[in-house]
Amino acid sequence: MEVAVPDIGDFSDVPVIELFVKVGDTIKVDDAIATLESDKATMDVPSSAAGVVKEVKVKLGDKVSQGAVLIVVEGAGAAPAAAPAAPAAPAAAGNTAVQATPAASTAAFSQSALSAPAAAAAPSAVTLGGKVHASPSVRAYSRELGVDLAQVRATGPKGRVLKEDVTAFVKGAMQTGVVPGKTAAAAAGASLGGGLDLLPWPKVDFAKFGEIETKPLSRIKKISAQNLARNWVMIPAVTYHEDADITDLEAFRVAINKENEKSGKKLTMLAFIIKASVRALQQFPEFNSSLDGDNLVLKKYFNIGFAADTPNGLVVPVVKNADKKSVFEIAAETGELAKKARDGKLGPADMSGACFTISSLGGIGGTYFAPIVNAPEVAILGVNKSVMKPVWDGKAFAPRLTLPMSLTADHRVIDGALATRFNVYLAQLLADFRRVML
Ligand code: CAO
Repeated sequence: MEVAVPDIGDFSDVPVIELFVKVGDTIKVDDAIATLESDKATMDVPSSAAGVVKEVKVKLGDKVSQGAVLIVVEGAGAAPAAAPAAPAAPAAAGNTAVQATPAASTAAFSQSALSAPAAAAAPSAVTLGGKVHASPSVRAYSRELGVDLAQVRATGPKGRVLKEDVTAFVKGAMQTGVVPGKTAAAAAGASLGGGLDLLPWPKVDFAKFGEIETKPLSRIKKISAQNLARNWVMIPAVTYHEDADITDLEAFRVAINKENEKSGKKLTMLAFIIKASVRALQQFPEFNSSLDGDNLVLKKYFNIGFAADTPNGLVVPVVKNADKKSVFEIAAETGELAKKARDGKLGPADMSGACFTISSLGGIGGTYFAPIVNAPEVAILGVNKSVMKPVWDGKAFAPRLTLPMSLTADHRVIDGALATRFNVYLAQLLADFRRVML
């Protein structure tokens, strides 16, 4: 199937300034094929077909008009005919003009600036704003990262800002420790609605005070640092503590493990906590949700992530459909995933799709801590090492094995009363695991 330039209004002989596909690429409907740039507007052309690119009929610099074939796609599924499209964004628009066309620019980010919904939302005529020269996809990319395009050094033809320029700008900001310094803070303000206006990160010549050694952060540490920083800043989180009496559960676990000594099958406390958490998520569905704008997305599946400490940093493998698995199965799976994590062999599929995360420091110690919510999840449960505590039973102090729990929840979704109910319920489940069946 041929994919041609759709109706681009009054424009003709528009140069192709960026090509996003090559022969052999597999593309989906709405994937961006090329960016066209007239003297008035820059627009991404989305694919109307899905399949494998067999032929690319244009090259950079070619001038095209409506109907010109850009690529040939094989094995194609076609999109419903797109409505005539309007220019997505002005070629030389600054931030003001971009903000004036939010629907179009958002669509550009999802690489469908010329698809029907975007066209409907885009204005038919756009006034030229500032001086920044960038394609809609680059503008969307910079908005996603909170980067002010005006501050990015352009290396493209005619002073055009390329995607690589935005990436380089962000890298530079991270390396100089301006995270988020004046520039990034101002940019962050665009998405945060206020801006933190933080001082630049303190630059200290540590060597002046004594011997030092500098080691690069591992890749995992760098990635998780960015995620953790975002989640810490963006989520109004509160941590709620509770003690669970796991005396009977631990006795049960030890007894079952003894029975199964020969088979090598082993129940772990983490597996019981995962199973009990699933039950608590079923009881309190808000905990199994994610915020999506003004909507709450409630998930009907129960995938549980667990933090795994590895020599290279923290990773979060995910036990999928934990509600459908036995405690033995969960124990075996967490064991395998933790091993994979330590060996650095987890793939993206092993680490995606979690609904709720458990961070267990039980094998190490500690009393309580405040884990950071793993967005877009809305809550995370931390547990520390269980200890024998004297608990008043009404007549005397009795020694009870007590598991310290720390539940951090996103207050935008979960109020304190609900969080405490969740904790109390979870503690009840762990105190008498038969309740999990109810
Ligand atoms: N209380 C008391 N003992 C506990 C316990 C608890 N809550 N949880 C585990 N233990 C015991 C185990 O029974 C085991 O004892 P044995 O060797 O006698 O059987 C020992 O502690 C070691 O357990 P483990 O930690 O190796 O295994 P696990 O199944 O409990 O946990 C995993 C697996 C992957 C969660 C863990 O290895 C890990 O990486 N934990 C760190 C997670 C982390 O870093 N969180 C912080 C994130 S926020 O910065």
